[in-house]
Amino acid sequence: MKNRLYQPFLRDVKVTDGFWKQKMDINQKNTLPIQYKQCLETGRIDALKLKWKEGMQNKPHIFWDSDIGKWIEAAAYSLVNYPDNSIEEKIDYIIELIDKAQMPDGYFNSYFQSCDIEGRWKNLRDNHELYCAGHLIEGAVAYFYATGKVKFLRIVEKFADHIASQFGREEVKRRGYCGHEEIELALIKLFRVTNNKKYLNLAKYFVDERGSLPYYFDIEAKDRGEDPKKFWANSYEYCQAHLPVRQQKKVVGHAVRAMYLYCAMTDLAVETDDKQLLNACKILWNDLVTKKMHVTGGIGQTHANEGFTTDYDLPNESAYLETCASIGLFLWAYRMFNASLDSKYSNIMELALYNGIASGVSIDGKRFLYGNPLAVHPGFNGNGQYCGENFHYQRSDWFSCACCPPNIARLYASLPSYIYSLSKDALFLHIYTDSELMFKLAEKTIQIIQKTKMPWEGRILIQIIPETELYFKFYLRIPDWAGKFSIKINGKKAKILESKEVPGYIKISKQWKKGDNIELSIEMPIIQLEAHPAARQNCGKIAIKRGPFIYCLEEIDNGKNLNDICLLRKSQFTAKKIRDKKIGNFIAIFANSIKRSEKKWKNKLYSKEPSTLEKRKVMAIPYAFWGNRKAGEMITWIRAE
Ligand code: FUB
Ligand code: ZN
Repeated sequence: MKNRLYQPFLRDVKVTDGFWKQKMDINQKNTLPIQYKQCLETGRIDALKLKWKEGMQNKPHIFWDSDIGKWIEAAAYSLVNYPDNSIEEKIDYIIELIDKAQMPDGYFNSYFQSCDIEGRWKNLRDNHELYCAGHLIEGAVAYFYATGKVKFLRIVEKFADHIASQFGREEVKRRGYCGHEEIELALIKLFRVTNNKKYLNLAKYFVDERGSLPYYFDIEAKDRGEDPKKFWANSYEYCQAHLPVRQQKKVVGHAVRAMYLYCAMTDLAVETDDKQLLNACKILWNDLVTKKMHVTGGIGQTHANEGFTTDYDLPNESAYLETCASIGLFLWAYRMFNASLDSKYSNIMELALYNGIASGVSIDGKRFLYGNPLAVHPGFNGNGQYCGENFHYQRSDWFSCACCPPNIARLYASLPSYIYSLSKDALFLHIYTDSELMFKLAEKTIQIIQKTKMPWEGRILIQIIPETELYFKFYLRIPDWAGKFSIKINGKKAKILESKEVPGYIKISKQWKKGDNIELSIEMPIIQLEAHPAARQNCGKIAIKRGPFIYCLEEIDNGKNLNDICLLRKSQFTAKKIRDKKIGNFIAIFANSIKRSEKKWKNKLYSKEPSTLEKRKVMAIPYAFWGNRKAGEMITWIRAE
């Protein structure tokens, strides 16, 4: 790739104030310590001591190590902005345990070493060993990056070397790959930090071998004495192993697995300049965002396979939309932007971040959602199943399968590094938020300071402070939700040049000097979104969007029977600043609606008489904040006239 794009180092971008500063502070103050405590209390940390014996409590689980890897990654990234000895000590303690437990040949997995050593590498389809290895590698790369300490990095290199000795096309090796993708993207990270091509080649092997015939999952099942046809998920589509990845045109199966695979495919395409592979990613992207993605950037429509169903199937109450899957989408979108330079990727990155991801954690950072349905009703869980009259689907302190909480923690801790992309002669700004970036171009240091009230108000002030005068191209994203926008450079209205080479970005190319500044003003209209006519669950309904936020209605603001509300689309929708004790400051949207009078319905289920209609104002709040006050009904798609 001629002019490759890079992600800035986390230490070079500081989020200084506003929405994301608050989230990152809470992540550090509440989320990380709570998650460590959970790992301790549930036995995840003790499991690393390999002392578990039959009859004891807290039997290790096959993918507990992935929670440890993700928590270390989150904590390590957080250290970059929030130095904290007690967190560092905790990470070092865990690393000591892993170091002691690692087998002489490099293998490490707390479940298999404690509970089933004979079972290691025998069931790649289900057992997550390479998935766990991947998360440990990501944790080690982050910790090395944050502290410069090499111990954990050396441990995972030894593990990766062991993996390389086991898997590949050579006669003596297993020709396998993991049922849950993750190792691939992790190995590419390991390659980037060590420069050891062995890891890149191994990632390439895992990506390219996937789905080729004869299926490895069939072979290993037969070796275990099992009938491969009895695979519970029926098809290897579940783990994107039904076809070689370059031939895959449809997004299928388990959503998180799919996203991690596509991240690796995109990274590999960039590292090896593989246009065919990148093209496969573009086809998959298109399938996802034009046919299967919920309006919040949530993906994976059903609980049944934690993944994808048919095109235009966009359920609300039963939608699965795992937090991890939206995080995977965010990670893939950033990579796709860097590989293909188009705001169609960064727009989705923003959508997922402010909606499908942000809903995954409570305002206080202490409780988490696994599934993020677009509607909830008392009595029914996040999969739309009846759980008893008094049940309310809400955030939980933790989960037995706890993939989502540390995933959101690692994303928030590393978020500053996703605000920009860099190339050798250009800077790309994706996320508007109070922040400071330091980067180098042509050996010169440049500082970029953003000041803004985004995501609530669309005015962004950007100061450019180069060490000496310097020419470079500055691309600014114009979000897909933007109304009219204007730009001033050094106080003077400037002509807007929408970039041809980077659709959806405006380009400012100039000789930058100290004191230069840009003022970008973007109108934030209230948007009424409709879904495709084939999206049967949402016909006759609209979703409200303002800025990056999708809005929803909650019972606490609008009473019961939210599905009976019908918005008057032509009436004025207004945005108003609100201060709420639990949520804090935010912008609510008020709209006019009609709703049937409930007077005549006492003791009746059906009626021949048409109802009388009552006018009422409704208040919508950002979907990201739902469920932080009183439990009750919630809807995102609202009937509309
Ligand atoms: O299988 C590991 C993780 O647990 C997946 O990514 C999630 O979907 C959950 O099933
Ligand atoms: Zn998850």
